[in-house]
Amino acid sequence: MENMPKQDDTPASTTISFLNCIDLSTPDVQQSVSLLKQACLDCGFFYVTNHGISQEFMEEVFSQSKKFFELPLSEKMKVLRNEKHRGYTPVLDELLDPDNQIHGDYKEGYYIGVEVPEDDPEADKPFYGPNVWPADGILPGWRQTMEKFHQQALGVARAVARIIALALDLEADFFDKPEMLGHPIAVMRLLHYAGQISDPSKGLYGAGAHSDYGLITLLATDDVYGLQICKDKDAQPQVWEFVAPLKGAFVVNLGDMLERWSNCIFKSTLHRVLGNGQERYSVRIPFFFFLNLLLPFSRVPFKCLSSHNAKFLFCLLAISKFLISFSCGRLPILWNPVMNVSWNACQPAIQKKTPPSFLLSNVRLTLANATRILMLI
Ligand SMILES: O=C(O)CCC(=O)C(=O)O
Repeated sequence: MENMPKQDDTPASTTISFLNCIDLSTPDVQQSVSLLKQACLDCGFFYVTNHGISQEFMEEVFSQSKKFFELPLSEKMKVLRNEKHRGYTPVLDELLDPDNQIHGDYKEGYYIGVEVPEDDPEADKPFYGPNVWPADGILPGWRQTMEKFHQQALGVARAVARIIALALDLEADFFDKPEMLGHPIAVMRLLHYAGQISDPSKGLYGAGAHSDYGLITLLATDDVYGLQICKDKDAQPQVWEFVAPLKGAFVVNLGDMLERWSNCIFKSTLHRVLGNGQERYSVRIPFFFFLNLLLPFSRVPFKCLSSHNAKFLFCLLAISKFLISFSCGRLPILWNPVMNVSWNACQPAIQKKTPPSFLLSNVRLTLANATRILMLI
C-alpha cells in the first residue's frame, strides 16, 4: 500500500484505492510474490514499476497516440476496425455495460495485435492476422513505435506472470509455455477520452463497468484520474474507488480466466472509467490465450489444470453425468472412471472443501468468457 498519489489533482470526495506496488527490478522475489498475492486476493489490481520500459519511450507512445486521435475523423475512418479487430474504433462504438449505459462508451480506440502476415497459415485463426496502420506519410514512425511498445509490454507481462505463477505455488515458468504467453493473444488498445463528463445516474460513462476476460491486463495511463474499481460487485450499493495514476507505472489487473484458474481465489475485479471533463489517454494490453476455452481438455497438459481446475473438470463431469443419466439411463457407467481420475488429481485439501459457490462462479465465468470471445471472433 504504497505510492501516495499527488494531492493537487485528486478527485474531490471520492475514495482512492491504494494499490500494492510490485517493483520488477527488486532482487527480493519473495517480497514481490507476497505483495502480488495480497493484491490478487484483495482486489486483483496492482502497480508494476521498474519494468524496463523507459519513461521517455512511454511518453513517445502517448505522444504518437495523441497524434493519431487528433487526425480528422475522415482520416481515422480510413483505418476503421476490420473483421480481425484491428484498427480504429469510434466514440460510442463499444458498450461494455448494457444494463447501466444508455449508449456506448465515450471513448475512441485503436486496436493493434500480434502481426501475422496474411499468407501465414496462422492468420486464419481468430485474433491472429495483419494489423492495419495509418499511412506512413501521415504519421511517420507511428507503426514502429507501437510495434516496439507491444513487444516490450509482452516482456513485462511475462515477468508479471512469473510472479503470479509463484504466488499460485506453480513453477515460475508455468505461463511461459508456447500455448500460453509463449504465443499469447495480446491485442493492445490505444484509448482516448475526449473530455466528456460521465454521470452514472444518467448512464453516461467513459467506459462502462466490466471485468476483463483474459489472464492479465497491463494499463498505462496519463496523469488524469478516471479509472475506478469496485472490489465487491455484489455489494448494494456498489462502492467505487479511484485508481490513482502513477507516473511510469503499469496498472495491472487480473482477468476472468485467471480468476477461474485460481479457483476464484484471485480476483478479476469490476472496473470502469468516469470522464471528469479533462481529456484522457490510456493504453491497455490484455493478455489471454485460448487454452482453457477452445482446446479440448484432453489436449491440455494435465498439470496445467492444477488441482483447482481438476476440481472444476470434476464438477463439469459431474454435471454431464447428471444430465446424461437424466436423459438416457446407462451411459453414466462410462463416466465413473473418468470422474475418479479427475477427482484424484485434486489435492486432498481441496477435495475437502468444495463450496457450491466455487462451481457456480466457475460455470458463470466460463459461460461469460465463451460468450464474449465468440462475439469477438
Ligand atoms: O482507460 C482505462 O483506464 C481503462 C479502460 C478499460 O478498462 C477498458 O477499455 O477495458
